[in-house]
Amino acid sequence: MACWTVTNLDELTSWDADWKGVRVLVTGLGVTGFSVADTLIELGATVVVVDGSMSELVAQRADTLKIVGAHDVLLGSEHLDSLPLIDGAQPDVVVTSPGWNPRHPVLAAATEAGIPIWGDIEVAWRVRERAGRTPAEWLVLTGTNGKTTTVEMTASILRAAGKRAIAVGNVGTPILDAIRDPQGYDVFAIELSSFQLHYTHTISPLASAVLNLAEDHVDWHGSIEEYFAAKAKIYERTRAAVIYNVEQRETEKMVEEADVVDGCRAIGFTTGIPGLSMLGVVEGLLVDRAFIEERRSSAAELASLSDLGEIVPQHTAANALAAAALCRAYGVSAAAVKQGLSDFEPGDHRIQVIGSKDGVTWINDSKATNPHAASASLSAFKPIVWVAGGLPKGVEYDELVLKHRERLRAVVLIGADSSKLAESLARHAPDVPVIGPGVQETGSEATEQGSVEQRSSSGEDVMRQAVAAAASVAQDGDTVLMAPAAASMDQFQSYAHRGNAFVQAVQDLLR
Ligand code: UMA
Repeated sequence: MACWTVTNLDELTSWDADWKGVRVLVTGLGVTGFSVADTLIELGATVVVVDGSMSELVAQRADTLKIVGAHDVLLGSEHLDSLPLIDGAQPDVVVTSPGWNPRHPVLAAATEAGIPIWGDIEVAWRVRERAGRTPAEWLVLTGTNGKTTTVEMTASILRAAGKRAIAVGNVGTPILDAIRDPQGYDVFAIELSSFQLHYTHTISPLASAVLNLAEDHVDWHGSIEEYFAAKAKIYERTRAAVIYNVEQRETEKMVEEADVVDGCRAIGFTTGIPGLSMLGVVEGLLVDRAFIEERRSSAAELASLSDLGEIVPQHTAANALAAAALCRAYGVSAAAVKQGLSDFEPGDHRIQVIGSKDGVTWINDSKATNPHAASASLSAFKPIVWVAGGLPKGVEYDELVLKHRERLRAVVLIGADSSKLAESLARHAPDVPVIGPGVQETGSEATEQGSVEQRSSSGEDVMRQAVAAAASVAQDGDTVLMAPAAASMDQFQSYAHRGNAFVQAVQDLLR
């Protein structure tokens, strides 16, 4: 059997390259792993897949892959301690799912053995060119919060411009599924998570953007520095425009340090008045001083803030500007930006107004899975009964509590162990009552104990109790905001499950 070397892997830069016999270990059989394995099997690689789960869904995916020609599929935790071999030899390359962190024993063993580790985005870049087809352009975006909304806005603008476009990547649709679409696409709006960026090495997008940066995923990356370093990779090798957030100097610094293709321009976006080579806001209008000839002396109107909806929080305007910048870099007209932003409907679980009763407005922001996202939605309301807590992912809450304590009528804690948040509240907002499902209103005493007791119950029960607790303290004019500043997986299957449970409990209350 041929023994592949790194040089051989360097030649794998198109769909039509010789993938036959390349030994690939695919780690993870979620949506990413399935799309990777399925693609590489089609290309003739020798594919072995490993996943620690033996769930029915994973088993079904395994069966499908075996039918289409997987060399082997290894399910169960016994396969996770060391690097699986392929026909007695080490894999030539490992293609990992983003959820697997680099310290996972299988990935650590691959690194130790000098085997390259790619993600699905790397594979997608390498197979995007194919004889007889024009490859789709890549517009890529990352950030801590608002990525999904922004790539969806980007895709909406691109479609308004008459392009065949789709939002892919971390947003949920694996990019390899889009690459294999028989009709093909003109352009992709690609959401990249820090996990995906960590495993990406050679992509060279047309335009790239970092929306914002805040502490998140410290447990996966090992430190905040590593998290930011992964994010910064998005700008490398960009060809036309590297887009940064003027209000966040870190993003501009990343642009300055990036190794880009000659001729690539740095473009800022700001919710204030734009300088030269920026997009920004002037008197309620989104304007462009970057992609027009006369940018030194004037600005082009793209859209008005009212095109974005009735309530336009600052971060929504920032998202729209970043989306517009990506699309303008691709050559989209101002009219298409306006049309695409007007057509765009934000998804559920993002500052979703559920309804009002007795002067109390109920809002679901289950998508706020970290303090930065929660901060953005807390800023939009006052006074607030804040429903918060869950899996903290190693982040700190002190800054968040300090910033918003004046807005808080009360806090309802959910989460299997929200002691870190409870401690911050006790330290910095001792006068704000903290209550939780299954306990009476407790004021500051409970927070001093470190956590609020919770009955062990289903996600739906947790939310019913949380909603009842919030209703008991909310007053005329208040907003009850579920923006947990934490991940959901301790009590729910996902942020969507958490949001749905909240919406259902609120609708039952409002009925
Ligand atoms: N697995 C193991 N061992 C591990 C970790 C995972 O065996 O140590 C297995 C699991 O049993 C499972 C598979 O690996 O079968 C899951 O892989 P995965 O967690 O990478 O999930 P995918 O289904 O491939 O989904 C991923 C993204 N998930 C993560 O990054 C955690 C999805 O983003 C993304 O939509 C999808 O690829 C398509 O690109 C979700 C997410 O939470 C929404 N992203 C994070 C975020 O947005 O904050 C980064």
